[in-house]
Amino acid sequence: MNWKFFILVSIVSLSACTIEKERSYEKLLAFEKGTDLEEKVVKSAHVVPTKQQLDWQKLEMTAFIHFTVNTFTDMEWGHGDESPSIFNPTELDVRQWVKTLKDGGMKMVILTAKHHDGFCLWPTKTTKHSVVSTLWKDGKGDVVKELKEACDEFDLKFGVYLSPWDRNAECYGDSPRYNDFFNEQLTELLTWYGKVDEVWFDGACGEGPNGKKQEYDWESYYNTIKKLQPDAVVAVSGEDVRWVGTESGYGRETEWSVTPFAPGATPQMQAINDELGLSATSKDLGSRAMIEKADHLFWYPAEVDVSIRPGWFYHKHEDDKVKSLTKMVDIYFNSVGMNAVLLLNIPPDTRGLIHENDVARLKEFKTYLDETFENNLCAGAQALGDKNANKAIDGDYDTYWELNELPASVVYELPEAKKMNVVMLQEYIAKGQRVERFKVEVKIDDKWQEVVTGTSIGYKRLLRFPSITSKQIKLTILQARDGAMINTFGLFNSPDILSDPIISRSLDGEVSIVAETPHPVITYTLDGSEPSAESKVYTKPFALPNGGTVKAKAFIQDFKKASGTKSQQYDICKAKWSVIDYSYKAGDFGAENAIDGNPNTMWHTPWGQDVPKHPHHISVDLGEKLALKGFTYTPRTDDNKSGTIFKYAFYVSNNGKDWKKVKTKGEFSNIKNNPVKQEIRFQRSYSARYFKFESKEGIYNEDWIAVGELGVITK
Ligand code: FUL
Repeated sequence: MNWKFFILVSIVSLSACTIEKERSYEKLLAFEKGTDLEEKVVKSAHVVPTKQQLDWQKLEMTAFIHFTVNTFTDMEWGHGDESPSIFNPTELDVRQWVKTLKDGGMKMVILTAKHHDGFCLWPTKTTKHSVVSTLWKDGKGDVVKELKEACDEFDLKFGVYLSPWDRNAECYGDSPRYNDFFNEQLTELLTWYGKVDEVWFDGACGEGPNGKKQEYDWESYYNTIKKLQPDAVVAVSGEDVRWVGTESGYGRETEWSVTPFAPGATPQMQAINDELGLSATSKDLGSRAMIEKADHLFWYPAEVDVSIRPGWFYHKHEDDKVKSLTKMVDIYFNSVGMNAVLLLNIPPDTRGLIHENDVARLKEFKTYLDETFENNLCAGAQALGDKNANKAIDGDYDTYWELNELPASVVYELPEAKKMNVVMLQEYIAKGQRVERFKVEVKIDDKWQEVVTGTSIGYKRLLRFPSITSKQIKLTILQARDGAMINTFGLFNSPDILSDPIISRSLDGEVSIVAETPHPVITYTLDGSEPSAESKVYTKPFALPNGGTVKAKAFIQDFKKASGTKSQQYDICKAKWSVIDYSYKAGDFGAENAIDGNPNTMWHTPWGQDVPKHPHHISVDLGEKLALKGFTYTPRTDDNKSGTIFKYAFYVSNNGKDWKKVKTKGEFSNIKNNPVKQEIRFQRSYSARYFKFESKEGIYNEDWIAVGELGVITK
């Protein structure tokens, strides 16, 4: 869409009309100058999605596939100089991916056709840096084609991720040339393979020291898509779907799809956002206070992208770090259940297969969701009072209970008292997102008891509460921006999840295992095998000073019900370690916090104006000579990510004075968006008693640093 033109036309047409109840504004509403807040709020209720946005929202769960040379180099961001010959999956089977994803409840698959390293998974004519130059299928393979065919076979939608930031393309930085190159790549992807349902433009861009600065011609990219795949939605640095603002899997409690946050990455839209001080990560993107400041509102719904593992690409050392069922379910309730679409990444391994652990977890996840949602307890219920309220429990998406006088309540009477712990609410968003506050009560012993309250609803809102048994449930819509339209009210009883045990190790190497669920039996192994009823029963902490793999499982009901397996890898313990030197510290945030075994305490250098600048360093005596194969850096673990390090150097020594370089230009690739523990492995091992870690640059270009924890890899 040409936004400049569109905004102009909207202003002109709007100035000619007053608010009509049935009026709707598809994707964009431009306010007339001087519109007061009350009028703005009512109008905001009439901003509606395009058909594409609505169809996309209904998908609820979609899958991301991160696969490229990084899969083979064990990296998160490739440098662009990787030899294509390293891309050689031995058993690539896209049907296995798609079947796994379909069985896991996913409705679309989005493939990293090109990540930041520039390697293309299809035989593009734009560069040789592609599958054509690999040994895989003698250079005749095409991952995009194979995947699209499998999606068609299994009836899944298909999307492409094409990274604008390209560390390989020779023309990158020569703006007009690269824009043509990029449009050509897009054209190939959007014309060679049939229907494409989502195009994903990553906002990440680590342009840097090589001086290549590219000015992206976003408008031309959008036009290419509109011309070739008009039904596709364009996400993140696109105009249809908004990045929720974190890669943690958790959306906002109050998530407005109607927002002053301007879509897309064009300079015009950026200017609107700059003026309002908004970014994708802003906490508030839709309150009345925000609407008051805005000249425009957009339908720009949120997508929650998160990986099933800590990283986006496959890393063998993360095989036992696949998110637990508890975590996955939590993510579901905090994404799909918070008015967003979940985009779950499941990265294939070096064989070209989705790893067994991920397959098993996805299966469990889907079974859990089915068990929760297959039985809506409202089936057969009756609305007492306003019979129109039955439209919210009739199972028909397109009928809704319309409420114009607020607050308004309805009591649903179930055929019999039922045990419940989940409530589902949906607004009929084809006509806008409106509800600002609601509550749900249940009748217990003739008294109404509140079980949940909430703010926005949108396409779907799911809330959990402690199990309760009741026959009468009262829904009250307390406040909305105009008449509310509730098309679904659901009640469910989700099964308990037996939480995975929690394994921890003290500074001197003692391992403890606890369970969140009361009174389970916990068994564990130290040889990498799966714990079972026959394995050693955990009774008290045990010593593991030299590290190893602890696998534990909780059981209840005489071993009939088991938790997932929790696996924790430990390296050498830090009992003998000491800090021999460091640059600066702020207050109590001493350097010793970086090696105290507790990532929640941190070393922080002084922050603010005129403080010591990079490089900052810490030198550590390991107390003994070790064969160092790598190191780990855990950023600070609180919500604030200030001080997180992006670029670093690492040295080793045997006397604590003469330092040997191991890495001088290290980079924690995607740490800004995904601030998880970083595991860096060296090309070879170094025998050393001391290490020195040095910061070079932070993610926010600040002068100071924060370190949650540092560790070494000797295994
Ligand atoms: C980020 C990228 O830098 C990551 O590598 C990953 O692709 C994620 C989905 O988006 O911005």
